[in-house]
Amino acid sequence: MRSTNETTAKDRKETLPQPAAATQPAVSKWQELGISKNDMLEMYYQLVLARTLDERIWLLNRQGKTAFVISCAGQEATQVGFAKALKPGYDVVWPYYRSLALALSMGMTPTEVMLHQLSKAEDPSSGGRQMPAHFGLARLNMVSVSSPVATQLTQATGSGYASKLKGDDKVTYTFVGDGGTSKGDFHEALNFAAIHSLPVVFVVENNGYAISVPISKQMHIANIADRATAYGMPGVVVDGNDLLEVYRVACDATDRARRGDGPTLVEAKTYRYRPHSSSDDDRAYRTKEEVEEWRLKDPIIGFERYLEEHGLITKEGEQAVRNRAKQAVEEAQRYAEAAPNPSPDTIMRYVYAEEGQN
Ligand SMILES: Cc1ncc(C[n+]2csc(CCOP(=O)(O)OP(=O)(O)O)c2C)c(N)n1
Repeated sequence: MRSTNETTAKDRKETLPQPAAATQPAVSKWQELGISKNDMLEMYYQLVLARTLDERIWLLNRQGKTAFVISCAGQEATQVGFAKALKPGYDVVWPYYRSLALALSMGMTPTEVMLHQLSKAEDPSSGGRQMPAHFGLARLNMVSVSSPVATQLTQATGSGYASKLKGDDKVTYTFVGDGGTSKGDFHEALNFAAIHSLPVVFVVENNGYAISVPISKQMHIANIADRATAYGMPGVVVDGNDLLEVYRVACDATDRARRGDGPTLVEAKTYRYRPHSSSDDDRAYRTKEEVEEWRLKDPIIGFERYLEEHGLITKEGEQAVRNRAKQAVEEAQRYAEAAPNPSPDTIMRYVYAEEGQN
């Protein structure tokens, strides 16, 4: 029995000033997710590159140099997070017209994007034939964007079915807006994919609007992902502005598909900062205040803050990344502007079989 003035180690510890509670867990989320420091910085570069290229293309449209633009600004974290989880050039990707950050992160170069956007002969997507923002790239297994919304969903289910028949372990990913899920294609694609347990990941980038139509006029439920239950697959809601959280969800869906357990529906809640396209005036259907409020949740600023707080980047480092992105965009623009237009002699190419062609 100890006397009352005897202190134990425990007592002494309680009276000594204690270190402030650690503000960060011993293992940070990025480490837990198995991402290297280099990869964190590379993802940051991809976010900044997409935003920089997107803004430049918008300017080129205002200068009359490109006919049509669709912006991914605000939705970059969702796209970069998924690109990091998939195997570019092995897996199959059915993007949509807002998938610029996805395409860049998978390995499409800014020059290839510019050649497409300016409809040049060297455009690797279609030799300058397709409407701008309707890109694809064979070497990345990224299939050309279709203008009719949501058609890519049933096509993605088809390529998932092909993988199953062949017995390979490719995963098919497809991306669509909230408006696209109001189409019958969504039902058909998800239902068939679930019945056959296909390796398909359906990603909805819910930015709240189908051009001028708000989500409240499209559906009477809180989450698009809730619809997954009706088809018999997991439905996951994720903050589309949180890159690491998107990556975590993307990895889970990928693992499930790759091991043969079937499809997943992911709904990333996000926002687009620009009008629907260069032909739209968003002031007709949403307020400036609403846009400003979402801009406070800018995924790039959020990721920058995270990198700073975890000692992964300095202010100078951020500036260097911005400079690198700007230089890449300048070079891409210079090259694409100087590149030749498609020759009028080739106008029928890719439409009719040419003489001598098999
Ligand atoms: C079948 C079909 N109907 C209508 C259109 C015209 N259209 C083009 S984009 C769009 C809105 C799609 O909105 P959403 O799916 O939410 O994607 P977001 O553009 O917001 O990313 C519409 C109606 C179309 N391209 N295809």
